[in-house]
Amino acid sequence: MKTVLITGAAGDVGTHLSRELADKYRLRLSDKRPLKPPKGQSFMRADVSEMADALRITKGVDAIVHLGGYSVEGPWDAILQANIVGCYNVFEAARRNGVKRILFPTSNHAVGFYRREQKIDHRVYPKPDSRYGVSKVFGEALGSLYADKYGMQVFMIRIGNVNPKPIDKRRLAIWFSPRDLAQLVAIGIEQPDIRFEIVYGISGNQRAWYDNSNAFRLGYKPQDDSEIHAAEVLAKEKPSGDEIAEAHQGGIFCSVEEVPNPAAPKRAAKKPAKKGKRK
Ligand code: 15L
Repeated sequence: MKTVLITGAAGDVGTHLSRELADKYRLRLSDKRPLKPPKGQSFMRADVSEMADALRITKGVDAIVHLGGYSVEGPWDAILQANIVGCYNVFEAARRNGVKRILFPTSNHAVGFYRREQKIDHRVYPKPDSRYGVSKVFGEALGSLYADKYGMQVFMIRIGNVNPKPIDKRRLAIWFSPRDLAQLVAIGIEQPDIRFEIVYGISGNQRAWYDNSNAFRLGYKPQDDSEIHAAEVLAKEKPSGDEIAEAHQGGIFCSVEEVPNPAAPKRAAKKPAKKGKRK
């Protein structure tokens, strides 16, 4: 059984992925946040923006799925540390530790400024929609360098939106069910001929904006299609009034400066002030 490191394992995508791959691989989970690993999996707490941590967690694994990082548009310093420095450290630590195979879940936001009426494949020029998207393009470029210069086997998955169900109209195009995610990641780990590949991480959605033929060529056969959820999703959809977001594949990442960070610690709700106590 192969040993696979999943960074960012405490996040949403990491949680789905480690559950789906639990029987297939010996999983080493890692995150900045504490995590109680399920039975049979191990956990190493690490901040990959520190090279020493990156070196420690990548030792002795067969493959790495580097999910860790800042997962939405946000303050530049947070993105710089987590997604630029952290990503570099993971690739470099893998090289120094002799780990050949890296899967880097990049994002639809690396190409989010393409318009919705356009169908794009894995060969298009990047069009990031945010600083976050730029950091994903950096990861793709770094992976390409490590493949060409050091012979690493690098699999880039431009992830859409991982969720048990699509949550809005935009996500009908980019929905990625947890079991399809697991299938595509397993291809990235197992496919013998991988040198450097970019694929789209979406289910077999009829409404997809992507020509995902590169993933199909490598054996991906998605089991899900968002269409069965379309009527329910569209019935709830309200117009946002944001023309830029509506016109582009990246949605609000194209128009806003910050997107709420799902990984941020939840703040306790403020208790309402008691009556009569206000001055
Ligand atoms: C992403 O890249 C984010 O990591 C995730 O939180 C979602 O916002 C997703 O894109 C999306 O576009 O829905």
